[in-house]
Amino acid sequence: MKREQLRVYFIMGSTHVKLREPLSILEQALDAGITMFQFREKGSGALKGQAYESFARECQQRCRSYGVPFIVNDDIDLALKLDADGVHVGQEDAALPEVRQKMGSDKIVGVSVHSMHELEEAISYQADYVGIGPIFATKSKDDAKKPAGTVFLRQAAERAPDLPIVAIGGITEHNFQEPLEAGADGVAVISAICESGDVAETVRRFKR
Ligand code: TZP
Ligand code: MG
Repeated sequence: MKREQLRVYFIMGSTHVKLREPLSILEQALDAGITMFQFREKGSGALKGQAYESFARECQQRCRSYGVPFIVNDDIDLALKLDADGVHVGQEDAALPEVRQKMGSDKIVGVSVHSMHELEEAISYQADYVGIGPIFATKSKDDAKKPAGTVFLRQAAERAPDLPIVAIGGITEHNFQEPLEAGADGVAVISAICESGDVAETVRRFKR
């Protein structure tokens, strides 16, 4: 993958968008130029079974028509079934060697890291990118850790200058410069886009 693809990484599930139609938000975000999309359907009220898979396929079709990578959160079986462009896993999900073996060398494998030890593991198991956060406080993840600021992000960017890094957690159009200045290649956001009154304008601001 190219690190530019992390620039505006939109993450969405149906539970994040309340009343508004999630596919319409995704279409607006794609049209405005998001560079990567992660399907993250989890938490209370999340779709299950056939509805879950159908919704994933609907999202994937839209990403395909814009040539934007479609990444699946956690669910490697779904990623394989749909021939997704990649997966993103946390430290509590399947171990990286197993994820890589199942996905194959051509797919994108991203992992969340919170410490130097986890970063070293991500490097040695050839993750394609790492996610670092939460940078700021977030409402979008039930089990999110405390906001970490940009200290570790900066250290990680220095330690691994060739590894693409995306910052996550509480990032908005008003604070996104801070993680970029600390060394992130881009920002991953849920609520900043899902709750925006003007999705297209929000995405454009992240690209400026
Ligand atoms: N991982 C760390 S923070 C977070 C995830 C999935 C949630 C990010 O959502 P938001 O709304 O952009 O803070
Ligand atoms: Mg996970």
